[in-house]
Amino acid sequence: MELHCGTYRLSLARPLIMGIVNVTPDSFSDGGKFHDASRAIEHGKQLIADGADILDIGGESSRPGAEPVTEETELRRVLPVIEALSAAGVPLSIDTVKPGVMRRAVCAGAVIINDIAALQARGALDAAAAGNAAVVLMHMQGTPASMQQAPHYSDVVSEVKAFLAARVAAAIAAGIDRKRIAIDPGFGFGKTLEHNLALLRRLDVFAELDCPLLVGLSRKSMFKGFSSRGMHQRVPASIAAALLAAQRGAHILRVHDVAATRDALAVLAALESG
Ligand code: HH2
Repeated sequence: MELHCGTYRLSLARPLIMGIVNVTPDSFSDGGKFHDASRAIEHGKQLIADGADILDIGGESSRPGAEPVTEETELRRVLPVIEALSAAGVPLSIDTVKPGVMRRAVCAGAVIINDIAALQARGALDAAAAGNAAVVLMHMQGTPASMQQAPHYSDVVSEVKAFLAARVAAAIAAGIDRKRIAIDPGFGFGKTLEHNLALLRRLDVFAELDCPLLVGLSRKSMFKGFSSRGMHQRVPASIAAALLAAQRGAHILRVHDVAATRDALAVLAALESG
């Protein structure tokens, strides 16, 4: 399987690592740390040195309860980072729900549009179809402001799958080539721990949609109960979950801890090559 993004043809024969570059003051796990553009650029370069195959650059936090930011603010945060990293040697992804940000980010060098709202904003399908960037269509129940208040499903796996199938169909109908579409069940986006575990357990089901599968499990609050040692002690559980997702068919792992994830994947690769 391949993902076509801009001039890149990404082979998904082995799981790829998407390193997270948050240019936000309030992201849930690394908020404020890389807010300044120059620090975000340095962080992105470090993630590439650590083994990131893709960088995902975001200027608006989507943590539960996060307040939306204006398009101007988001552009001011992400554009200098995309411009500076566009020649760094790996495909860049823009993490946004705003069509205006999608267009400007693609002009600046982004080749993947990672949309937690699955291109449902007015004008988003057209903005994504206009260029040749790939798209990541993610499932979310509700909005970041309210999504964790009372998530409810009768069957989370089949509902998320049906939603993603419908968004893939909408993207294709809007003129986005199937080779440019990836899907993501959206761990933590309007989901309880039980919902997240059900999705991880049955990740194989998403292969039926015949699109590259991206997962974002890194440092999420679903791992709170797995360690009593605080926010950054979510890392070991995140690495374990990333590896389990790769074993269950995930093609792209969106992570903060690139070097550690790379090491974990090396164990899996060694095991599978024997
Ligand atoms: N999770 C976050 C943001 N973007 N995109 C995809 N496709 N999948 C995800 O699971 C996903 C995502 C939230 O994580 P993070 O970027 O660390 O935090 P914040 O949104 O607060 O910046």
